[in-house]
Amino acid sequence: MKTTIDDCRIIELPKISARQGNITFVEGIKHVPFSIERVYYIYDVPGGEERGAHAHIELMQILVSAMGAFDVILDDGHQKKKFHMDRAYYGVLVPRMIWREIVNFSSGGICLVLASQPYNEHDYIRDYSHFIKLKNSA
Ligand code: T46
Repeated sequence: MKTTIDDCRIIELPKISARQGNITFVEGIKHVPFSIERVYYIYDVPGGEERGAHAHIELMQILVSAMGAFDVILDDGHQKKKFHMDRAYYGVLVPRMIWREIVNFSSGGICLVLASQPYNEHDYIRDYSHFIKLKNSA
């Protein structure tokens, strides 16, 4: 499947509100369009630092701001879209073969990631011109 920026979208996660606070939960397949094989979180990001700057050959992910805020810039090689993430019950779906940059972390911001596969360095494309070549040849 040739993914485009239109495949990148916000997914609203369940949220149960109570006087004691809120709870959000995520079940693979039911709430996100893949089975969740890995969870990781990015935190203690120093001011001005950026994460990402790569694409994945097969991996699909959902990025959630578990605390604070950050921006996710997604790029399909032709078009870019920026998502401002600042709610723990919204996730942005990042399909395979989409270049991502995570920028503008607020102080104390936590980026929670739900991933469709275990970590695999061979799945990464870290060179932007190589990414563009692959997108144009797909
Ligand atoms: C992505 C963005 C949002 C592991 O060993 N296991 C893991 O599951 C992860 C995610 C990373 N690592 C190691 C690999 C590197 O030596 O942690 C180090 C930093 O990883 P990376 O430079 O890929 O970190 P980010 O924040 O640039 O990217 C990560 C994910 O790797 C990536 O898939 O989409 O967060």
